[in-house]
Order: sequence, then C-alpha cells, then structure tokens
Amino acid sequence: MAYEPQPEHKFTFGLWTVGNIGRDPFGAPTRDPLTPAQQVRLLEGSGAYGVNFHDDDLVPVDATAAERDAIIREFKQALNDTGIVVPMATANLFGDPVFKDGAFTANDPKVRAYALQKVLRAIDLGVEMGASVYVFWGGREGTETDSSKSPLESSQRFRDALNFLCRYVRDQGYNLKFALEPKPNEPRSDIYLPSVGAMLGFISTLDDPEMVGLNPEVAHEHMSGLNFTHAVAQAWDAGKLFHIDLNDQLFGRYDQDFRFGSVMLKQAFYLVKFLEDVGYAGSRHFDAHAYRTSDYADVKEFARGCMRTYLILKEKAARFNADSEIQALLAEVKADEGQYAYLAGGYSREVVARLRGETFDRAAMNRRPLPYERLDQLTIELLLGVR
Ligand code: DIG
Ligand code: MN
Ligand code: MN
Repeated sequence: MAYEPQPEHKFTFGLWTVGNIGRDPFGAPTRDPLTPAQQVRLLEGSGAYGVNFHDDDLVPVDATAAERDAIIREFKQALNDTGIVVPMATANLFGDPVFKDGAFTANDPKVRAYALQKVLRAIDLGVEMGASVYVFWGGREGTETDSSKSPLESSQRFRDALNFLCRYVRDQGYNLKFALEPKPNEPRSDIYLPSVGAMLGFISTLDDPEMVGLNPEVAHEHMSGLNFTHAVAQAWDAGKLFHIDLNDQLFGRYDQDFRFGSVMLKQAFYLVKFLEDVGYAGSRHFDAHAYRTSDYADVKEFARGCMRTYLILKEKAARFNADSEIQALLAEVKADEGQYAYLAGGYSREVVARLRGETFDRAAMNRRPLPYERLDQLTIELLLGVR
C-alpha cells in the first residue's frame, strides 16, 4: 500500500522518543514509563528500521551488573523478535546533576574526566548493540554567564575530549563514526557550537576530522530562525551528513520536537526533496515525541505519522521532479547559452582579460523574467494535492 513504512526506508526512533512519558518543565508525566524492550515492541510491525539510545536509556547509570545483564538480554530479545536494529548510539551527558556545568567543557576537571569515562563505556555499549554512528549532543556544553568560563578554553576542552575519543575508537578498531549535533540553546542559555555551520568549522580543527560529521536536527536550526535544508546541504557538500534528526518546530520557540512535517510542511518538503535528490543513504531518525496529551495508542500514531509524512513528501518530491510545467519554468530561469562558460574553468590571466572586455546591459539583464511566484504557486498546489 502507498505510504506504508518499510525497513528499507531506514526510519529510526530514539528509545526516548516513543518512550517519552510526557513530562515537561511545568508538568508531571502523563504516561507510564516503558522498559527499553517495551519501547522496541511498541514499534513492532510499524515498519520502523531501527532504534537508538542514550546509554542511560538502556542501562541506568546505577544499575548493578546483574540488572545490566537482564536489561540487555531482554532488549536483545526484543530486537531479535522484531527485527529492529540499532544504527546509532549516544550518551546522556546532560541529565545527571553532575553535568549541570557541562560535561566535556565543565570547569571541574573531575566532571570532565567522568564524562570521558562515561562515553568510553557508552561507546562500547553502542558498538555491542551494532551501532555504526555515535552522536554527541552537547546539551549542557554552554553557559548562563560568560563570566564562568572562556569560550576559547571550552572549545579546547571539547576538542581534547573528541580527539581522545576518536583515538579510542581507532585503537579499539571500532567501525564507528561521530556525528555532532548542534543546538543554539536549551537547556543552557547559550550552547557552544550552536549551528551546523559552527560545527563544520570546529570539525576542521580536530586531529581526526574524517571520523567526525554532523547530526543536524530540524528543530535546532529552526530555533535560530535558520533554513534547515540550507544547513543540511552545507553538511552534505562537506561530506559530513553522517546522520539526521527529523522532527518539526515553529521558529523562535523552545525545542518542540514535534512530529515530522506537522507544522513547517513546506520546509519539510524541501528537506525530503533534498535528501532524496542527493541519495542520502543514512538513517531517517525521528528525534521527536508525541504530545503530552497522547496515550500510547496515540504515541504509535505519532510514530506512524512521522514515517508516513516523510513518504508522502518523498512522492511529492518525485512529482515535482516530473512535473513538466515546473521543470519547464526551472529550465527557463536557469537558461544559459554558455557565453560565460569560460569562467567555469577557473582563474587565468586570459580569463581576466576576456572578462574585463565583457560589456553588460544591466537594464536588459533586469528585464530577464524570473516567474518565481508562478513556480512557488505550482509548488504549493502540488503540496495541496491539486496537481
Ligand atoms: C536532543 O535533540 C539530542 C538528544 O535527544 C540526543 O542526544 C540526540 C540524538 O538524536 N539529540
Ligand atoms: Mn530537539
Ligand atoms: Mn536530536
């Protein structure tokens, strides 16, 4: 049937997404907690490909060895029974009060050391479960007051931690790459490395930059009023789109983590079109959660909705690419007789001399039609299902 999610679509969910119990800063949980195995089984038959987890989502930090073994046995059984896999893992370096001043960038060297130790264990656990991507979201790596620490010193601390962990992965021979996830704020007033662009600049300063890429999230660029598809395109262009967190988000609000495509539908369309046009082959990870008002039956609808909307927009993207009127307009606005093709060959003194000799009729150039209103209306009508 149309729009039915299948494992080959590579849709994944964090355990914390379908396992979200509806707590918010102003209210208690509205849903009973589920075990990791129950969270996996909630997705059984949904068409989801995989689940991801923070270390603490799977094995509570104070679990005994026996408790750990039991949890992992039950979790592996659920994965085996459902055929769901674990493509990505991460560590929770933001929930425990010990990280209140950051993890890798905390002022207390003991906290920085504990964070490293916790991530070593979490990397081992993720690899044991089959993960090949490891996400770092530095939710507490930031400040409320910049009197507390130097951003330069914090950048060096973050760099030292990642360099150390990249060496660990290489030393262990793990097939694992790191995906950094930017966010501008929340829970810290200002989080370091707040955007895809900032992260790309930072990655280039690492010892093993080839091991490190991006995990951009829709909501996080939207929180800054940025165009998420432009950010994703920059990551892709740099060969750094290692993973992606899909959800939705109104501009200028706290991190809403809405169901994918549920508010900024046009932006979601351009994102899906980009991912499908370039042939992105990674996980389509939904880092989102159901409304606090939902019960678990509705949580299942939330998960189904994320995947179905992606598939519907994927079909819309194919229709856009096949729409003769839209494609004719694009051909028109991009028409190029090739008289300046010599500039595509890069710099030379001959090119400079030739370019200097060119004359430009700016009035005529201004009269060249750019029917973008027509083009955008056709896009809207395609999205509204009338073409
Ligand atoms: C928040 O958007 C973060 C955490 O949920 C997690 O560490 C990461 C992985 O998707 N996203
Ligand atoms: Mn988020
Ligand atoms: Mn995320």
